[in-house]
Amino acid sequence: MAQPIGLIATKGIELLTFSTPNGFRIAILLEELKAAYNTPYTVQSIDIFAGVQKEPWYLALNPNGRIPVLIDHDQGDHVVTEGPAIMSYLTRMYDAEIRFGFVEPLEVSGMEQWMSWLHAGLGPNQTQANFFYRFCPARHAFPTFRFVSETERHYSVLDAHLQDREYVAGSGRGRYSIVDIALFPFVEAIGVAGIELERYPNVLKWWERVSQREAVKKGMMVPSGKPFHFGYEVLRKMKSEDIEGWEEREGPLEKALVAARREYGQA
Ligand SMILES: N[C@@H](CCC(=O)N[C@@H](CS)C(=O)NCC(=O)O)C(=O)O
Repeated sequence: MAQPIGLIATKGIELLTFSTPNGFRIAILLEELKAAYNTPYTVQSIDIFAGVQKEPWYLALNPNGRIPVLIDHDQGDHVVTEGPAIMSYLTRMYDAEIRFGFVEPLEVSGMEQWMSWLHAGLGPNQTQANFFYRFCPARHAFPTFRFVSETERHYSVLDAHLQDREYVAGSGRGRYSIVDIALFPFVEAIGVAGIELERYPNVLKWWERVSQREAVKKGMMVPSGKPFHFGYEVLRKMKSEDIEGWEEREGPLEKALVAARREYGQA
């Protein structure tokens, strides 16, 4: 299939993205803005396995060579990189009624704290847990133990926070906001690091609640048009029905984690 070679839109918002948690959250927010305000957007799939994010035209937009990138053609082709900055930009510019953020300063402060917790805590640890548990060509006991247990610790913090809440930020039981949108694809991908969502019952209930939203369902299909290969339901089904040789493929990863926990669990 021909790969993108440059921008294709001349007006409105253009999103360059791929089917990963960092990409999905921008697509979910754009779908929410489309549903709320009829804000259209153009999307291009940047195949990170084919290295499109390292092509000169792409690096000219984002020298960091990663997805997602957002271009606002209605603002002099303004380029925004980095997920949290893209989400802030979109809500500031396109969420006129502040449906996905907060106005009240203490609620804004709460939202900022959970955004920081996600981007400096859960996100980096889960990304490394994914790598050492699954994608690294060899098994390394200590980093596997370290990053999986740090990820689990973060989920325990989130689970306790969600005890009496429906959404992560906002007063009372909370209100759906960009924190929930930013967090959702990470929770959706929790199985990549071999962690079971069922261990965190309040996070599970939150995940079920957020998954019901039409914009979330649509955003999780951008840009491939297919369900996320590592989505929680997809992995659960593969495991229970032993699809694609699940047992044979996953068994060694699970065993390596059990052994790493045994070796370093008391460290
Ligand atoms: N800090 C960035 C992270 C973006 C990121 O890590 N993107 C990954 C996909 S999830 C990527 O483009 N990887 C390709 C590469 O590293 O070459 C953000 O929040 O947007």
